[in-house]
Amino acid sequence: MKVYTGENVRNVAVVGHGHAGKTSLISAALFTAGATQRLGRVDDGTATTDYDEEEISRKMSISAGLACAEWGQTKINFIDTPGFNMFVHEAKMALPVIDAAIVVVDGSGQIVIVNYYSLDYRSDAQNALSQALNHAVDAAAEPYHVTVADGFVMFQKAAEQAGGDTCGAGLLTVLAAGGCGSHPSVAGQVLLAQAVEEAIRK
Ligand SMILES: Nc1nc2c(ncn2[C@@H]2O[C@H](COP(=O)(O)OP(=O)(O)OP(=O)(O)O)[C@@H](O)[C@H]2O)c(=O)[nH]1
Ligand SMILES: [Mg+2]
Repeated sequence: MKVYTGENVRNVAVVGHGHAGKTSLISAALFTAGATQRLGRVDDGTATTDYDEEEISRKMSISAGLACAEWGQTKINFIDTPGFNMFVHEAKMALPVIDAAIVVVDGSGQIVIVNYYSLDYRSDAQNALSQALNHAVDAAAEPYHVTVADGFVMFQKAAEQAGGDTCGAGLLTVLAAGGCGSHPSVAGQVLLAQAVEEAIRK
């Protein structure tokens, strides 16, 4: 059996909403890399990473599934994760051991992304940084007709009550050492979800 050294191994999780096509993408990657002789399909129960009876009969992933392929000198370990929210713990379990994640999005529906909020609306530099990133987000979204939800403005309005202090307004996760991190708190997540809803309704 071939032995791979650490630098030639990649652990890649495939994540995304239920029914987005994660398991099918992995089957296609395995077939393309020559790891399988035929293209596995979820619909006829032959997808490599949906192998248990329950998964085959329901045509959905229930637990995280592992499959590997060789590409050049590199061994890629794919971790197929379930997208249905009841099994989301299986996806979360995979995340600490991965080098990278592939997020699969169902292209047949409306795709919405949230743009960047400012970490501190009192800071011109922070605002300029977020807006520069948001120009890039707009440019990337436009050719694919992706809807951009305005997280920047949503957080800006909410931060006003704290004089523009995003952290002070409770929108960011609080760090044990004091201050805030860059991720949204639960209250921040709710606001971003509202931004998505507004963008869809437009
Ligand atoms: N037309 C089309 N159908 C696809 C494509 N990818 C997946 N499907 C179909 O979409 C359905 C869901 O595909 P899956 O690969 O099981 O999706 P999943 O993301 O693994 O779903 P969960 O495991 O439930 O999270 C199946 O019926 C697939 O045949 C694609 O690129 N094009
Ligand atoms: Mg699946």
